[in-house]
Amino acid sequence: RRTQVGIVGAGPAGLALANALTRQGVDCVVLERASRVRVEGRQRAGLVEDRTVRWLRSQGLADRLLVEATRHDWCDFRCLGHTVRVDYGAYSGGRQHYVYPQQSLVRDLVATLEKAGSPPFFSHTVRAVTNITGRRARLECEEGMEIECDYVVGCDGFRGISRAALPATGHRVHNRRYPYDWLTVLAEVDRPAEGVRYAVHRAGFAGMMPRGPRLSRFYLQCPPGEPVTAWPARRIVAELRTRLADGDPAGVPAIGALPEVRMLRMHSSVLTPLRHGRLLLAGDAAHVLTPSGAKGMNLAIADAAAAADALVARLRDGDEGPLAGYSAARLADVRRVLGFSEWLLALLHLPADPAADPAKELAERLATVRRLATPGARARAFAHRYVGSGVR
Ligand code: RFL
Repeated sequence: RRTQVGIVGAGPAGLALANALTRQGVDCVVLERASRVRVEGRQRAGLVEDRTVRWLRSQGLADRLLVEATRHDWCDFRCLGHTVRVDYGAYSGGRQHYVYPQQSLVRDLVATLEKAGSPPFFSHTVRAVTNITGRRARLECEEGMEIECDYVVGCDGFRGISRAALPATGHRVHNRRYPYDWLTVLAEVDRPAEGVRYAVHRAGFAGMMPRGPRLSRFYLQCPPGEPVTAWPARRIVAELRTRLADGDPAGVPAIGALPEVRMLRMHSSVLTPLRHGRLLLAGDAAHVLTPSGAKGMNLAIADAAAAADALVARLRDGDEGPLAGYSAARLADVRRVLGFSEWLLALLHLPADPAADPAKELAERLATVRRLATPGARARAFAHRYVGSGVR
């Protein structure tokens, strides 16, 4: 079997890329290890950035999102018993987040590929990507299928195998481990979270993200390396209330069952460069950020958009330029977003240093968030970077 572009992985990156290529008449094949039910059921991201929605729209992929998503243009910071509302919509010229679960977007993207007659091959595990510097790259599946490709795009997430195809030298991985972990929880709630709430608290950070009318995602800072078993449901709910409400019980919905509780080892990892020969990397396969700032899925789709443009230029028009610039252009964006995400992490976590004075640290943070809520250059810069307006 032959194709122009072989895509490993049917997450947001692989599916967005396949849709864009198919729309432009470039032949591609998506191979996905998991079953369709599993891929369409994975609950992860929920905040879709302004620039992501604009791109999806331009590709005819946002019809359902535009009808069903709720929009958000403010977030609350809770610190020292004060709630500071940051109206980032107002400071970014009216830009908004769209709250639309990742699994709904994934479902939409699978459906459009199906309609176009080129659905992903689910339950097909790629075992190896070979010959990436030869005349044609090759994808080998455990199920026996082999595909020759002009180009391969590894969209197989952080634990994928595409990275293994890179030669031993000529690339680098920049890893960073943070001095805390996050418990991530999906919880049933009695009313929807009206918006994102970040609590900077003496006991540690806690966050609440809207996901739907009866479900919210919560984050709780924990000591690094702590096992998830240290957090029975009752402790989670009590700690969320302490940190998120912080004297304002009305600010937090009642929390019921917890359908998902996981410990997230907080780290980031960026691979450079993002292309070697006929292999391009996109999404979490290329870079993993912490969930702070809700950037991962948005970066994955921005990679897919750039990869699609580059591959269409090369395969349809014979123009090598955009492909040659893919890695540098995407890494510049990734570094900018990573910088923002780390700045936000530093704001939300008190230093582990025992010599630090928590009262002073908290007062400083309150002053910082108040500046984000006061008209001016700082508020505008935060708003644009947070909402992902595409303005630098
Ligand atoms: P994915 O979604 O991990 O998809 C990779 C796919 O590749 C498949 N695969 C293989 N297929 C074939 N052969 C192999 N050998 C394969 N190996 C792997 C896998 O089965 C899978 O289907 O990567 P992609 O497409 O790059 O998308 C990345 C996003 O999923 C990720 O960045 C976000 O979920 C991150 N993230 C968030 N991002 C946001 O933009 N906004 C958010 O609000 C947000 N919240 C989150 C998040 C991630 C979270 N977790 C899972 C840490 C909240 C959480 C809790």
